[in-house]
Order: sequence, then C-alpha cells, then structure tokens
Amino acid sequence: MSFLQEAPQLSHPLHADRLLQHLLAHGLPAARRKAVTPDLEALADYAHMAWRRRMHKPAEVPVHTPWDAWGRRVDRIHPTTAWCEGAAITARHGLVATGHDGTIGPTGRLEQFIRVYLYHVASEFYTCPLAMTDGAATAIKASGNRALMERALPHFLSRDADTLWLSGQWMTETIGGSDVGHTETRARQDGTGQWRLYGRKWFTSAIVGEAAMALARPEGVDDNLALFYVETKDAEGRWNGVTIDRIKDKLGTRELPTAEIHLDGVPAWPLGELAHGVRQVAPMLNVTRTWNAVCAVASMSRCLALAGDYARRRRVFGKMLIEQPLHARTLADMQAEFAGAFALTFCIADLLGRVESRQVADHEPALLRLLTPLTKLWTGKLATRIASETLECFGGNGYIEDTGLPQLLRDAQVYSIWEGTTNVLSLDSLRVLGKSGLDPLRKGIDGWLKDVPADSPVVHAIGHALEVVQQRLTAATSDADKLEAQARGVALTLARAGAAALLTRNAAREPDDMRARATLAIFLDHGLLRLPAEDDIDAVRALCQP
Ligand code: MFK
Repeated sequence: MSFLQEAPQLSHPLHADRLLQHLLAHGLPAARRKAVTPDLEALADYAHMAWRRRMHKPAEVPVHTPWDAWGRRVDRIHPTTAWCEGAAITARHGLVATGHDGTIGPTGRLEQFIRVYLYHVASEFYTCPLAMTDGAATAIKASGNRALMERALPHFLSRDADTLWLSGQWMTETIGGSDVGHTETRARQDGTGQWRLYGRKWFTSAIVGEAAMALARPEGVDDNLALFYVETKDAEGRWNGVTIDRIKDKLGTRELPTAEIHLDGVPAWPLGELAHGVRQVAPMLNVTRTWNAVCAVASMSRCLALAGDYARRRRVFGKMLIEQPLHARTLADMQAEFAGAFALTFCIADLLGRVESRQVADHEPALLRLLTPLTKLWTGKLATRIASETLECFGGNGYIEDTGLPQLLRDAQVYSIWEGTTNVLSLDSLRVLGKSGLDPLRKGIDGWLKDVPADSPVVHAIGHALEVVQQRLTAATSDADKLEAQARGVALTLARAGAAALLTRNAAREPDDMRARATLAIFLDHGLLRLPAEDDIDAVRALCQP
C-alpha cells in the first residue's frame, strides 16, 4: 500500500478557539460568561458533530417540487438535513431571540453573535434566514408599529421551534440589486382595504419563511416606495399569492434555497408611512450586515482551523509543513488578518447591543454606523482571500470536491456580494463620513488605546493612517467623482486602522501573551494604508476606455 495522507481534523470549535476564549474572558462579565458557557458548549458540540457528519456523507441540496402528482401547484421545498435541524437549534440556543432579550442587558447582541459564530458553518447558511428574521424584527421595532410588533415578534423571537417563524427579505428585482430604489413591485388595496403585492422578486435569499419584508410601490401614492410586512402562507399552510419560479443555480451557498418568485396578491401590511421605503429598511440592513461579518469571520476561522491542523499532519521535504518557514509565515499572515477582522467584527456586535440598550457614550451610535459597513466590506473581501489561500495550503487536494475544501471558497465569495457589494458599502461609508466625519472613529480608537503609551509606534501608525484619510477627504470635497473613486481605499484604510487599535488593546490586556504581540506585529507589517496612489479621475476613466 502506498503512502496515505491523514485528513485534516477539526478541533473543538469552542475549546480550541483562542480568539473566542479571549473574547469571552474580556467581553463578558463573569456572571454572564458563567451563564452562557453550557449553551456555547452544546452549540460547539453540534458544530463539531456536523463537520464529522459532513465528511462522511455526500453534499445535499434543497429540492423544489413545483407540482404535485395530481397537477396541483404546490411549490414544496425539501431542505437539507442541517436545514431540517435549523428551527430546533435556533429555538434551543436563542440564535435570534438572545439579541432582543431585554433581560440580558447590553451584552445580549454579543452573546447572540458568539452563538452565530459557532453555528454558522454547521448551519449550512441557515444563518441567512436567521439574519433576515433578526433584521425584520429590528425594522418592525424601529417602525413602532404596535400591531405588527404584537403579531410578528413573538414568532420571530420565539424560543420554541413549533412557534418560530422565519422572515425573508424581498428587495432585489431584475432592475436593481444595489439600486433598490427602482423597485417595480406594486402594492394595491383590495375591496376590504387589505394591501396586496404584485410583481417579481429576483433574489429571495431563502424562500422558506412564514413572513417576509418587501419593498413595493403603493398605487395611488405618488411615486413612493414603502416597506411592507408580508405573510407568505394561508391558514392551511399553502402559499398565499406566491409562486416559486425556480431555485437559483449558484456558485456556492448551495444548501440555501435562493429563489426567483412571482407575487400575485400576497397580503401585506405597511410598516409605517407609505414612503421612504429605503430609509425604513436601513435598520434591517445594518443588522444583516453585522450577521454577514460574523459569518465571514466564522468561515475564516474554519479555514484556519483546517489549514493549521493539516500543517501539523503533513510532512514534505523531510519536515512537517508547520516547520517550513515559508508555510508558517503564510499561515501567520492569514491568522493576523483574521484576528484583526475578528476583533473589529465583535466590536460592532458589542456596540450594537450597547447602542440598542442605550448604554453608550455620545460618539458610539455614529461610530457603530460607520464601522458596520467598514467591517462588512473588509471581512467580505478577506473571507475569499483566506479561503483561496487555505485551498492552496492543501496543494492539489484543496481543489478536490470531496475534501469539503472547495466549498469553503465557493461559499466565501458570497460575503462580498450580498447585503451590499464592496463598492456599495464603500459609498455608504462616504455617506456616513460626510455626515459625522472621522471624529467618532478617532474617539473610539482613543478609547481602545487609552492604556497604550502615546509615543508607541502603533499609535503613530494609526494616527498617520487617519491623517492621510482626512487629507484625502478634505482635498476631494469639491470633486465628488474623485472622492468616490477612492472610496474603497478610504474604507479599507479605516477598517484596518480600527482593527489595529483593537489588536493593540488586546495585546496590552495580556502582556505575557506572545501570540497577541506577534499578531499585532504581523498585522502592522501588512500596512494600514490601502489608498490608491493615483487619484486622478481622468486617468481612471482613460484606463476603462475600450
Ligand atoms: C449568513 C449571513 C447572512 C447575511 C444575510 C443574507 C441575506 C442576503 C440577501 C441580500 O443580499 S438582500 C439584498 C441586499 N441589498 C442591499 O443591501 C442593497 C444595497 N444597496 C444599498 O445599500 C444602497 O446604498 C441603498 C439601497 C441603501 C441606497 O438607496 P437609495 O435609493 O440611493 O437611497 P439613499 O437616498 O442613498 O438613502 C435613503 C435613506 O436611507 C437616506 O436617509 P434620508 O432619507 O434620511 O436622507 C440614507 O441616509 C438612509 N440609509 C441608507 N443606507 C443606510 C441608511 N441609513 C442607515 N443605515 C444605512 N445602511
């Protein structure tokens, strides 16, 4: 028998995750840590089991059955095994409910997103409808619509699988993915005054929910766009004015039944005024973008866990891979970037909880508003880079389907696309900077660096990055095109500056931890500035000519 390579093994997702252990130790008060630990243990055990199960059985995809044997339109979706378990796991661990549980206090969101981080990869993107359900609950609360709060929130926030409802997010149409302001779906009142929706939605990320939030144009109300709450099924559980045209054939997230649908009279209730739909949807977007970032770092964590384990099992050129300096450097480069992304992501999770429970300093709501798109866009891009490098760490085997590795790369590609592409979020960051400038971020960073000597090189590097961004913002105030062309560089630089400050704080908290110091050193070595050297918009345009 020729040589057989041992496959990589996944270590325990809670016990072996040093960054998560650091977060639990420093992010939660001791009493909360003690309260949540058994639940986190159980969820991590599930994730561990799901990985082993996945390695021993072929991948599944959901199946759409449009018609029954007798010719009735049924549009049944047969989900994968992990999806069949989703409602029970969600209810048991309060994956949505925890974030809205007023009895927990300001750490509720952090506790929720730690669970999401543990569950995400095992869930096979069941986290997508959970994100949208959380977003829907947040938007309904923000609307102050009491009837909808009483009707939908007990289901969205249920800790009982039998009463739990999921919500979809029906925004994207053929005319607009990013530019949802051009939505064509119409809302019309029937003879009883009930609003009903008519139109076509081109991406409904998970067509499984009992409810959905949909943008539509109310007829007879000038040229306005409004946000509606929709119930998708009738009392007998049949689709109510919804036809599933097909499940999308996607590059990744294949377990997730993303569908194209037609709406033909589905009942709907406006959240608030019959106008400013995009403004009403915004609270939802900021929550789902936080989910996106948490899920992106969860995917990175899985990549690094497998690549690191394999490097300790694989011997080449007479040494273990981990002992090969260049391979070790490659893993360390990935680990340092991941640690920065992890720190920034859980910083916004924590901030979200404190902003929602109004336990924040004055600058922190504006800080959260800026950091949310920055974190989403940076983690979205980084997830693909880390997944791609991970596959390379396995050589040819990383390219082979039944190792489970290619799926990591295919799935990672989604994070930079949905919930707003990198460029859309870069422009959103400019919108925020235009309103509140860099001051909230400066104050946030000052707070994270308060125990670090002001003359240390890292404080200087972060200060320099902010200064360069400020100069670019000031220089381009009279030239909107020039500023827009640099928006991605501005956003990435600010995200990296924030992450560097958090890594510095983390290293200062544990002065004997050599890993924390090494993480910071390597992250800084990758540089903070990501601004383009060339900000001449004419040159940019010239290069884009055929
Ligand atoms: C596993 C992880 C799970 C993740 C969830 C997975 C689900 C994925 C499903 C999807 O991908 S659904 C599709 C997601 N689509 C988007 O995210 C849309 C992307 N496009 C944008 O975000 C655009 O920037 C936007 C549609 C918001 C721009 O629209 P407009 O029509 O140009 O609106 P405008 O004038 O920029 O903004 C309207 C108002 O909203 C303004 O306020 P005012 O009316 O008071 O001036 C904005 O300030 C406000 N606004 C916009 N974005 C905001 C916001 N306010 C707060 N936060 C924001 N993010």
